[in-house]
Amino acid sequence: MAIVDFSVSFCLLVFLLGLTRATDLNETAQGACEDLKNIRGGATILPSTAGYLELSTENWSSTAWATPICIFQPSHASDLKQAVGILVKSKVSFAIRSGGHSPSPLAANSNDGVLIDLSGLNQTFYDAASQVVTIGAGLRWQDVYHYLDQFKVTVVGGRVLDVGVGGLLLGSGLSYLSDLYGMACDNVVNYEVILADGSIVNANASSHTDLFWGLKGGANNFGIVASFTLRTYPIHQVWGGIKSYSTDDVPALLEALMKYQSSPNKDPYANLMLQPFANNRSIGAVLNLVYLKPEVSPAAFQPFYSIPTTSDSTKLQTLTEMMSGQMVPGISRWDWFATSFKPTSALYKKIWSIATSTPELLKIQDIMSGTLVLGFQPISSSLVEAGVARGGNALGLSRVNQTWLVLDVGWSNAKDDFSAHSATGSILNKIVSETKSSGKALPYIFMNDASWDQKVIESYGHVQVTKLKLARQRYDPSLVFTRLVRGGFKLPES
Ligand SMILES: Cc1cc2nc3c(=O)[nH]c(=O)nc-3n(C[C@H](O)[C@H](O)[C@H](O)COP(=O)(O)OP(=O)(O)OC[C@H]3O[C@@H](n4cnc5c(N)ncnc54)[C@H](O)[C@@H]3O)c2cc1C
Ligand SMILES: *[C@@H]1O[C@H](CO)[C@@H](O)[C@H](O)[C@H]1NC(C)=O
Ligand SMILES: *[C@@H]1O[C@H](CO)[C@@H](O)[C@H](O)[C@H]1NC(C)=O
Ligand SMILES: *[C@@H]1O[C@H](CO)[C@@H](O)[C@H](O)[C@H]1NC(C)=O
Ligand SMILES: *[C@@H]1O[C@H](CO)[C@@H](O)[C@H](O)[C@H]1NC(C)=O
Ligand SMILES: *[C@@H]1O[C@H](CO)[C@@H](O)[C@H](O)[C@H]1NC(C)=O
Ligand SMILES: CC(=O)N[C@H]1CO[C@H](CO)[C@@H](O)[C@@H]1O
Repeated sequence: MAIVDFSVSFCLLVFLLGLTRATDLNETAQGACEDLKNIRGGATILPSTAGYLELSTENWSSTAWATPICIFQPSHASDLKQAVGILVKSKVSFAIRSGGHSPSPLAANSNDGVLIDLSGLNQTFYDAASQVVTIGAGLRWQDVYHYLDQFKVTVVGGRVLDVGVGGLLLGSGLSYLSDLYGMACDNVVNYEVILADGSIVNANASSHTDLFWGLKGGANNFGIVASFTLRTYPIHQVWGGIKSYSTDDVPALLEALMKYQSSPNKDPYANLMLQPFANNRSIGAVLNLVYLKPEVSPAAFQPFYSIPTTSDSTKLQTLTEMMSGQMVPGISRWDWFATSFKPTSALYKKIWSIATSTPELLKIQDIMSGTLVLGFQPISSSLVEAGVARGGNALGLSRVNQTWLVLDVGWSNAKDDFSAHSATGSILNKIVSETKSSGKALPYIFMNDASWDQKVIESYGHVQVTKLKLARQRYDPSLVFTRLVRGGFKLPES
């Protein structure tokens, strides 16, 4: 993992190359913006137009703010088809944005090209007969859940309401329903995709099946998805909420987590995420838990019940209500790092000890608002099996019970971006050394929790990467979505 070998000379080189390219590109980009204005259904927003500032800084983390030459907003897939034609022909780089919740700089924004903002692709259509819903790629999960609530069904989607559907589904997507039904992408039955040649295709189990498989984890490497059709499930009333704990109880919580995960028949209706804050005792540890049936204090969470809480919002409510109660700290800049492993009590102890005693934590504390949060996400082998049962995905997951750990780092000022990134990357490396030396490491890196320099797609494994490359050769032989769309997690070129 190349998290810490971020060499200064390499950055400088990339920066200089970027400068020389930007001056040429930017005239062409302005020309392309003029052409985009002629697309009837779409809107083209220039730096001088109202709304530009709001859109170029529209995001969850200000690490993702940028200054695109223009912003194009399609209203229909046909507008996108024309836009892709113009951008590819003029070789203008572009970025694709759904909900703008990736904190990776330029994953969904651009400084020398065009930003395609999908927020106008906002249709919703529930087909009760086939129990699927078709959703536009610019929606947020809150739009989808609120729409589906009237039918008392839901989808395998994001756990936080303002996240976009596009990035989450193309990065696979971890949901409160995942132990039952697999990753969010495992529940996509159709992708409507604009390819590099400007054609619009359906990728599903009977048409363009290699593309269908590749989009389940393949991010923005194949095309722009205009809409997704997802399976729905009749889950509505649940029991859940947030329990908070003192930092002193983190060791007990990690013991409880281990018991919860290793109970002989882990109940797939029970789902949780445990987030201890490494350096904020006033927050302590946060446990999001949900039982996907209207049953108060189910047995599955038994190991946690004896640990004293500092606050507790668990109650019977709808799943959407439960998710609307998620708290996110108000910090302006974020980065995060992912790893996965087979859990043991000893490893959990070790990880907490690394996170709280390593010298890098002091570096994070020295940064304004510097905050390190660990996220322990238990993943049952049933999640992996549910994915296989639905046709499989590109992720290369091991069929074992596992934990996906995310290290979230938040801070305030742009001048600290490098320090926050490198300190957290270094903590992750120490944790990975520990999981490796204890023989419990797993190769998988969860894209939606990964930092921009983690080798996410490589982590799926050689066989998967080879298959993804074959699909790319077929659908994007000139590598438009690898090269012209620079942002996001890339399928390696060779
Ligand atoms: C508060 C918060 C909570 C989160 N909770 C979860 C969670 O519960 N589960 C989970 O799995 N992840 C979660 N995430 C991570 C989230 O899934 C990723 O950050 C994801 O990239 C966000 O999607 P987006 O559409 O909002 O992002 P964007 O920044 O708009 O897009 C992310 C990437 O996807 C590409 N992309 C987006 N839409 C398309 C499209 N239609 N076609 C082609 N490429 C596209 C973009 O080019 C970009 O590279 C969370 C993130 C945050 C900030
Ligand atoms: C074009 O690029 C130059 C040099 O990078 C920059 O100064 C200028 O602001 C850019 N123009 C626009 C419209 O972004
Ligand atoms: C969908 O987006 C369009 C264009 O931004 C907007 O006019 C419309 O109100 C939106 N529809 C819904 C249901 O949000
Ligand atoms: C799959 O794609 C084909 C070809 O476009 C289409 O006719 C069919 O309806 C699609 N299936 C689903 C489930 O969307
Ligand atoms: C995962 O744990 C469950 C019990 O919670 C067990 O039934 C299952 O066999 C385990 N999976 C594997 C692959 O060991
Ligand atoms: C801890 O979090 C609280 C609530 O977000 C915040 O007000 C406080 O400043 C944080 N403390 C530190 C030391 O970062
Ligand atoms: C639309 C949106 O979410 N915009 C937000 C972008 O970030 C700034 C700063 O955090 C917020 O003020 C905006 O609301």
